[in-house]
Amino acid sequence: MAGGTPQALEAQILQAIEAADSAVALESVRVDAFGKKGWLTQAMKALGALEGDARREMGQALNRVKETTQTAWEARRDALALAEMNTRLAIEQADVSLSPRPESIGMVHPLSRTLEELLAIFATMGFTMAEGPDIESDYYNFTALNIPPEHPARQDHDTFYMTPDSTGNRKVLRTHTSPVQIRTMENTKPPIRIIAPGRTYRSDHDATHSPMFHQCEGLVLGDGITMGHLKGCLIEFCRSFFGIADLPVRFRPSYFPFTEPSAEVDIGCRRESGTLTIGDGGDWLEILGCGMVNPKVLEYCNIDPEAHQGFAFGMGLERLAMLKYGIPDLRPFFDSDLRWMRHYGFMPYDVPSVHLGL
Ligand code: 2NM
Repeated sequence: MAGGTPQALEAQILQAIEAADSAVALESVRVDAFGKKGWLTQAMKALGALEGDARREMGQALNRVKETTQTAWEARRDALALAEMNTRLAIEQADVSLSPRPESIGMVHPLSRTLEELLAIFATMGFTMAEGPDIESDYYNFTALNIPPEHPARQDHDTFYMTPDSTGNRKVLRTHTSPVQIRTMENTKPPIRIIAPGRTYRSDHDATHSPMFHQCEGLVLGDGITMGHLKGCLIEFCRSFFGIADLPVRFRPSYFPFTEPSAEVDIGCRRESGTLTIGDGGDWLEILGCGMVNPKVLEYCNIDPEAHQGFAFGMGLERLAMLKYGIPDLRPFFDSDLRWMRHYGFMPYDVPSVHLGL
């Protein structure tokens, strides 16, 4: 027994407890004093060597030492825990006088908002969304759309051509999203009802043209689809998008290689002293192109034009956004200017897809 007497043992343990200045140090005191090979345990084991009264007295004395030192140990443990808590409370105090740091809130780009609205309208009409690559083959961007190699439309489109590959094939940045329709017709059986929004590219840059812009095209293909369906669908879309129930809508004959007959869609508007009002007045504003899918296009996609007919349409998203939200200039659309975004942007979560649970 260290120290020889129970009094010396008690003093030794109490001193070790007092000297422990951390939970870790106190834990090792517990092992040293009360552990399997601890001082007190050793002393208890040594009782076996004593006899009679001496053994009884020593046993009682050691039990008192055990009680005293264990109580002291627990008191020290609680004191150390309290000290640690007080230290942390002092360090981790929240400074409630600190001024708040303003959080900047992101805004939804008017283009994103326009696309959300468009998708919400076509979704209620049963359309689903289809997508395709921005870099297209000549075949999908032109040939399958009945635009032959020598056709002037290939120059008219101001196409961005990629560097030719080793076999002389040159891909293009798609000039419209129609290739998505072609790909869908190739691998889906009619009926088809899709909307294809996305980035498109033409080498053109001024106040009203950006070399990268967005289009949304649509395709409906089935048995007995007529120009009547085309008109009903697009009139409904225009009125819904601009939120004007009696918006005048006019179909004007036009030409596209991929549709026959083709038409351009105008909506009624009024122009006076530099302001444009959509919905009434004697003027017209062109907003989209459309037509019955050319039988030659169907044949390229291995669809029998005698069995299936359809209509298609296409529109520019920037133009729709500018008209609906009174944005005068196209160029800031892609400048990422936060002041412009705060002015023309929309609050997050206040978007049609959220309201419709799409
Ligand atoms: C337009 C106007 C008219 C159109 C046609 C097709 C396809 F692939 F089905 F033949 N997709 N998009 C189309 C028709 C696009 O944009 C002004």
